[in-house]
Amino acid sequence: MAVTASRIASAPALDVERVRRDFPILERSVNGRPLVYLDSAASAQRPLPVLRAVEYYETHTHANVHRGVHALSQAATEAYEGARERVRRFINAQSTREIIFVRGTTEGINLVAQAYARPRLGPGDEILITGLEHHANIVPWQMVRDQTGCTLKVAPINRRGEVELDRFLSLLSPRTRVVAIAHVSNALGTILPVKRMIDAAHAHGAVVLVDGAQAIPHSSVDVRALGCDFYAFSGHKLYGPTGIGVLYGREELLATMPPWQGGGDMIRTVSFEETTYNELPWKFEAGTPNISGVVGLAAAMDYVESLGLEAIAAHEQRLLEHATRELERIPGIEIIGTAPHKAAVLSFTMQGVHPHDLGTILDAEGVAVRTGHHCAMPVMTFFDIPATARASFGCYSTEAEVASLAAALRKAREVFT
Ligand code: C6P
Repeated sequence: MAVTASRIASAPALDVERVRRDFPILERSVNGRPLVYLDSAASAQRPLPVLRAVEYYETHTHANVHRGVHALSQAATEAYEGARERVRRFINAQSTREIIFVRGTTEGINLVAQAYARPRLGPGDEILITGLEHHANIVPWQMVRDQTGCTLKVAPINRRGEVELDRFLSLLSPRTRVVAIAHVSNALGTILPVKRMIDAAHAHGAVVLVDGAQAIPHSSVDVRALGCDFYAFSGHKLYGPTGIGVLYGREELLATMPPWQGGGDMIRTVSFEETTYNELPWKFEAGTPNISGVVGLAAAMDYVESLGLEAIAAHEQRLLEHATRELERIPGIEIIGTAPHKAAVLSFTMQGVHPHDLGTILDAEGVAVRTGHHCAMPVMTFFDIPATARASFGCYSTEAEVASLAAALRKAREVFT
């Protein structure tokens, strides 16, 4: 998904002012200043079509799914299963049986850890991750390590914030059973060469999970072209609701995995002696699901496709390059994460100013950035810093907002030096 100069030039332009009118929240002010929302990597804002789809569902269609012959239950089931087909098309999966609705990326990864890795792995087996993973792609594997006695290996990163590919490749062996890698780093913005990593892992017989939380809003993802075995992402980073996400899994693998939660909807028959399980994908969806979240997610996919993912990616790439140039001109700023292929994330520190203080000053100016370790503490340890400030961009971000960020940073520098 690396965005090349020629792809930026040839992508259709995004009418950002028109796009912004779809996001009512962007009109509000914060601390008496117009809101400058530069925290889309934490959670993107929702456009009117998503808000309206959820409202329409709640006011016209809501009932439980798969459970009633009455009209509303059937309409809710149609909306829910229709959304599954929408997701299948969005990521080009082979079948809707491969689309499992979960709460988000975190739950998707935990599902694979507990239902794929835990029953299969033991001492001598290895899981390989990288040094730039979000905690959601570290902790579930540590839990599996502690449960099974397998070994967890980590491919290191370099000072630009890239995975050292040679080291990654040399850590692969016939003992590697699972490889779990981010598609895009949330703390550094690095785009990983996942296709190459997946092919290499497969050559050693490993199964590959891709954490797509930060990639899905910035590029079109084709799970079959990537060849990954599992791909997890969250709706709320794709302009959809919170509490809903997707785990894609290859049907062949999902079919052999035991359910990971028991309850309603995931069963075919239950007696006190034994239970038989439902077929895919419902085997992995125990209990009443987040139906309105699913409806909102499908609307979000319609929305980003109506703008065009290429156009969004090119817009964000231009903005990232512009913001990088602007911040580099401010004395004392150090950009953390300088890989040549990055997406929509700009992490930085300011000499002599703790990122939390920086965040507070920016907030007083109406500028929302995330400060902290970004749920990637090993990345902070690697760079020997406690935290960074992180500006992140979405389809509605503008050069004027980058100017507000730069002005607020200059002000912070004056206050602290
Ligand atoms: N990163 C950020 O500010 P959930 O919370 O399940 O929707 O997503 C978890 C997750 C997993 N992987 C990556 C690469 C992520 O960026 C995230 C979420 C947010 O960077 C909140 S910590």
